[in-house]
Amino acid sequence: MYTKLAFIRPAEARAKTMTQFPDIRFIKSAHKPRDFPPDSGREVAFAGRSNAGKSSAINTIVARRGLARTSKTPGRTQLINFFGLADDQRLVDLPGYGFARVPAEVRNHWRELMQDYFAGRGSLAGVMLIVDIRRGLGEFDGQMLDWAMASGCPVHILLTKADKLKRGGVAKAVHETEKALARDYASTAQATLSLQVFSSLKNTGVDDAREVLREWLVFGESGA
Ligand SMILES: Nc1nc2c(ncn2[C@@H]2O[C@H](COP(=O)(O)OP(=O)(O)O)[C@@H](O)[C@H]2O)c(=O)[nH]1
Ligand SMILES: [Mg+2]
Repeated sequence: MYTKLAFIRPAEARAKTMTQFPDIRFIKSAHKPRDFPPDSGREVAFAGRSNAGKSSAINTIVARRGLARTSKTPGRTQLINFFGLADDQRLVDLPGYGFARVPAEVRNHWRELMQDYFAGRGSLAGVMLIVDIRRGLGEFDGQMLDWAMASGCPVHILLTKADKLKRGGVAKAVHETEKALARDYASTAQATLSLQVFSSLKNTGVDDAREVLREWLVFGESGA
């Protein structure tokens, strides 16, 4: 009897990871606010610089390879992609930013689309900000933080690609990010700010990120 358990456990563990977000499906891509799906229930948006590792992080967190396309060519996505989960919950893949060769016209469209999204999206329960741990917070990340804070929305930062640094480098990056946040948001913060180390390649911090996601999707303040 007991020896059998040793064989059952790995399969159970595998099944558990595979059904993290079993019903996730692509809903639509939006180029304009009028294309957004109905603003009901709760949704969590993923934001980040182009090539930071956002699509990889989404795929890792929902345990679905290839759900959000990952690319070695940065700056491709200029659309907001909506994914549906059960019970009127959504994940939102926001277009990446900060890609140097993007024309001004595209950047302006991005800015307008983001402003509309943050200002008007009642169902937005939280923002996952994906930051390459080797680069740290950049100018556009600050802009995202400002918009999220202004709409009273909590932000959880994933310092991803942690596998690219040694332990000391990871600790230093965490410290510097915390220092920057304390400096820029200590007095203005209307909503909670948190951060963690992450790696899509090594699955570092995946359970913690899932915990935050679930909490927002289930208990988030926003929503109808
Ligand atoms: N080493 C490592 N590479 C990663 C990680 N996450 C993403 N990448 C790589 O970084 C590149 C950009 O990733 P992608 O998810 O498409 O970034 P996005 O533009 O922010 O959506 C791809 O080549 C990924 O394979 C990670 O945690 N570790
Ligand atoms: Mg992407």
